Amino acid sequence: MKTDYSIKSGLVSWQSPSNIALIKYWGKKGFQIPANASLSITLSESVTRTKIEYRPGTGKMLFYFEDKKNQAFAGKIAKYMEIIADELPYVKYLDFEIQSRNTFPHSAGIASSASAMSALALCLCSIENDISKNNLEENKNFYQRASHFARIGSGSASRSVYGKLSSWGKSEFIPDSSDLFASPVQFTVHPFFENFQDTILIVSKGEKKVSSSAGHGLMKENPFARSRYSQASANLAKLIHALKTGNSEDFIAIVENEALTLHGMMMASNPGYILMKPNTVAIIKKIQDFREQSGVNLCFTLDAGPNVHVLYPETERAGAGAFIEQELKPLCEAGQIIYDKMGNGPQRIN
Ligand code: 2P0
Repeated sequence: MKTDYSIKSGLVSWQSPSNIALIKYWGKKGFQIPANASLSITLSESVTRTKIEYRPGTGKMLFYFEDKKNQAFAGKIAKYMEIIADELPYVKYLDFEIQSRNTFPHSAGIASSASAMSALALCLCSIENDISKNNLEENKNFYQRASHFARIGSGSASRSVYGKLSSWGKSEFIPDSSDLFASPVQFTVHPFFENFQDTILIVSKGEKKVSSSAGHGLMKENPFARSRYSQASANLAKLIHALKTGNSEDFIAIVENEALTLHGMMMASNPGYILMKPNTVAIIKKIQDFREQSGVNLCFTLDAGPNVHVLYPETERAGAGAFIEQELKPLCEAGQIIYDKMGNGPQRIN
């Protein structure tokens, strides 16, 4: 489609959530193409709000994070704009003032690239819609295009443009799946997973020693990479079955296996590295022991960092909540916990 722009001024604003992967994306082939398909829960409370004011110009950009000018982020976004300029040529003919803020505590050690890059991509697609004379159709095409641009900014961000559960990456188990954009899960998910809870335990707020991009890169030489990618595919098939049938035992086994394998891959990289902290391991042990003793259906997953996501259905809230407050909170940095849950996806806010 040849896009015909009428360059004018305007303002767009989106809020977009973070997500937590159940089947992990860890390793790329080529530029922002995942080595295996991943599947995640979109969160509700941990969101980025981004507002872009634009006017005719030459691609200049001002970037404010939480009301402060941020040169480092501005530089990263300028590079990103250069990459996408072939597909979104209007970025060369506008000047931008971008304001972004997160609802989750600043530097809580929560990965924010998924919410930040998806919010930015949604804003850019809305600007495209607002200034183009041949408007993109709303709904599916719009979100697919936003997911595509989010992926270019950060792979995991591609999944954040949809609510509930979404997957990214070509898989024989997911019809119409693509490496280029994510899609919402199409099958009917068992009511057990409705309104699923994710309580995020902040074990350490510190900056990571190894970035996710570097971590993905180390998978290239990881001797276990090939087995890992087949394991991810097998786990995806099993997880889809568990999500359809409501088999919580299988769900727990797969989700914990994915989390531990992710960190196992980091340890088996060269150089190997450990992002878990002693309290990460202590919390994992407590969760597994408590589940065995109480029969409460809760499990853990991890992102590329030391913090622990505790997952459980809404029906287990009382039991899981009391356990978390009494046993796990004391192991968190400054007792910091974020009570999040499955959410409905991004929202345009102006
Ligand atoms: C995921 N993670 O599936 C995995 C699991 C962290 C652990 O995707 O280089 O920030 O920007 O594409 O998406 C974190 O890596 O990496 C990530 P880039 P991203 O959520």
